[in-house]
Amino acid sequence: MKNDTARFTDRLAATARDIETLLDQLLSPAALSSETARPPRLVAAMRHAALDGGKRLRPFLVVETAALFDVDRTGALMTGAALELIHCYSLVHDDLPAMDNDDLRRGRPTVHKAFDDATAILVGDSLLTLAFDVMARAEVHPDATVRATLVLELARASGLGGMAGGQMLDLAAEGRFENKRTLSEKEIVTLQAMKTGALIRFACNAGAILGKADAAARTSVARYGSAIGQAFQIADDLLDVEGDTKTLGKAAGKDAAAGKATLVATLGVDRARARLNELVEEANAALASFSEKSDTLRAAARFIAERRA
Ligand code: GRG
Repeated sequence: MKNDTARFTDRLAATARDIETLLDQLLSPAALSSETARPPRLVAAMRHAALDGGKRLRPFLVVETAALFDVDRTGALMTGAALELIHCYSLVHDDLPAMDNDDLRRGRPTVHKAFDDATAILVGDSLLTLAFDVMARAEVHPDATVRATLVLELARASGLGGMAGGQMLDLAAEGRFENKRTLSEKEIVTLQAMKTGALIRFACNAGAILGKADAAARTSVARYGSAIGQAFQIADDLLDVEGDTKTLGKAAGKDAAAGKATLVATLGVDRARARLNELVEEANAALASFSEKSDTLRAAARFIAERRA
């Protein structure tokens, strides 16, 4: 019998395959009803940004939390695809010269390198908009109230008070707009909860929304999402210090060179790793009421903490 880690790896790969197929369809060159035309260069650049790469961790979290509530897999995959479109947009804009100025993403040239800056900006705009187009579709859930809740929560997670707001705090912390200031541990936790945590928390909450879970189950899933969101960022910061560019598929060592506000910089590697382990415990404790039904999500928490890319 397969152990939890092998089962987790198989399920992550299966979701990644299904998401790839869905994204390939969603980014087809053919215009949809009420669209006028899809410019080939923009389609090609969006496909470069979204296809053939990435762990597809956020869609996986949607599918697995939805499975706790016996949600239909098709709707969970559509929700996950919408979320992945937002994630891909954020990477394209983050890599732009005006942001992190990166040449490499998922082992390939970044969109502005493979195309140009203006195209990369439009890729981000179009992926972001397409995400909400997808989330509003009937395939996501037959109940329009559920879809409206998902649209609302995704907007809150992605925008001003979520990911984009977190990116703003990150740029400010680098000293882009005023003098650089050392952030407190609490400020770093808030910044990261917005910049990276918000989409990961949304992924988990989306499963509970799709499943019309009761308040207690929603709280448990939200606690899990919050803990793994923090764990994901600490692991990412440790990889920036300890990983290598080839394995990561993006530049390593950039955060330290830019003097970025991270918990690894503030606490040091050993304390950051101890915090990471505590967060995995916290994530697993949050799932207690789901017993063995949540084994894959427990394995996911371990994977997030131990990942090498
Ligand atoms: C530009 C609005 C805007 C936001 C950017 C998420 C983000 C905010 C920037 C990405 C920069 C970055 C590398 C953050 C660290 C955490 C992170 C999102 C890593 C990449 O996510 P993975 O590891 O990537 O899930 P894959 O390629 O597997 O999808």
